Amino acid sequence: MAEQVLLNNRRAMPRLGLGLWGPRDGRETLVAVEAALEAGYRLFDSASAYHNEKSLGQALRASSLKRNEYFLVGKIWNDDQGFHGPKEAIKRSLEALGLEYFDLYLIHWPTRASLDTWRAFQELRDLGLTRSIGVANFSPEQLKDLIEATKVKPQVWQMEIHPLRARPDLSPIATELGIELMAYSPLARGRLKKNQIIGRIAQSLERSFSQIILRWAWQRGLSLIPKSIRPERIQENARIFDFELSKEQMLAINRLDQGQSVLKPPFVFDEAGYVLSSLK
Ligand code: 1BO
Repeated sequence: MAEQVLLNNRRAMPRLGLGLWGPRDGRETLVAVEAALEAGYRLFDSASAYHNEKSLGQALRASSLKRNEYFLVGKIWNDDQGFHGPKEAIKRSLEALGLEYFDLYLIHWPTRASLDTWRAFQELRDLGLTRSIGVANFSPEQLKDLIEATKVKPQVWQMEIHPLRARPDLSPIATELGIELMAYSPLARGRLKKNQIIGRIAQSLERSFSQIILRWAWQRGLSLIPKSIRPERIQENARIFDFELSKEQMLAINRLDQGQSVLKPPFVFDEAGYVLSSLK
């Protein structure tokens, strides 16, 4: 379906995937993943903290696709970070999924143990437990510090990006570093459903709100992982390749940026933005 991007380790990754932050383990996840596979999605973004790895793995294993025909993303949770935690954590996730390896394994949030985690991630890659590695929710400073301290670049940098939090500062940094920038919660968790600007563009192009928002992210050159549990929405979210937003339409959506996060992470952060403690 969607085009692929070549990561900085020469591995290919689909630019559009299904985000799995939300669906409950069991029927909800099974239905979503089956619908996504049917609609042509080939990237699945999971995390141990989403508590649905079992059903995701079940749906992927039941599909007719070979393992190298889809791209699986996983994330290590905060409590498992450090030098010794990652190997156990990734094995636990792979066991729940019933699969042998991740295509991409991310540090879910920056913590004071993330440097050690990152060093341990090299071993996970060497052991073949993941093909590529990356980080999520790292600020540009945290990302640069990680690279400076370890001399190892992530393949992917996953961040909350949508029209209410457009983060135009990130793309030039990612491009300069040669790291693929991936937008999670690209639909702003439903906060833009009634936005008049998007509504007018959607009406003029005879597209849905979601398609307009996703197309905006796509034209910005981002990889993206919209989440939905409804098969018709999952299909709709994948139909963004046969139309284009004009420059004016892109600018109108850019102007919606309020630097506003739509997340409420259950964490306390320290003064440098590292997670101090978290609830799972
Ligand atoms: C708390 C989870 C954020 C998105 O992965």
